[in-house]
Amino acid sequence: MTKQQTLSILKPNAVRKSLIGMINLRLEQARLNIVAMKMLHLTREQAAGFYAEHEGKPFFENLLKFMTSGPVVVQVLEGEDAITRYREVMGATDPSKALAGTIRYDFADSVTENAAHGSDSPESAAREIAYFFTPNEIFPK
Ligand code: RTP
Ligand code: MG
Repeated sequence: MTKQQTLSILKPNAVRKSLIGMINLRLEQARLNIVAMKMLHLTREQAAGFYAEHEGKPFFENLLKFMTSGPVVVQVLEGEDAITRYREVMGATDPSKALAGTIRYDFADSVTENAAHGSDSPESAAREIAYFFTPNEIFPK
């Protein structure tokens, strides 16, 4: 087991539905400690840069429209195997395939409006954390 950090985004639909507290409770109960957090309204450029790997895919425009539709909460989560564990706590990308009790099963509205983002590898986590946070904005336990 290794202590890791992962980048989390509580997406615009989660913020709109006042689920920040509920999701943060689940994170802390799962020992995914919140070591950095801020609220921001992504510009199209910020969202496109963040999701650059998906540029050209059929859902890309829709994803940008959604991700810029309202404020999000960006967070750094820290814990043992945080990258994989947060993806387990979130559940599958498509909420109809997510396990009961996961964030996406309970709170997603569709494949696109799926409530949360979590980094998918140590390399993405490093890139995504640096995309939103400077080292002095992160407070490891
Ligand atoms: P994320 O990056 O947001 O954590 O989600 P993920 O790894 O589970 O899924 P990914 O394949 O990276 O897709 C990024 C986000 O794009 C939206 N999406 N829509 N078919 C569709 O309409 C579709 N497929 C993906 C979702 O918001 C997904 O989380
Ligand atoms: Mg992804």
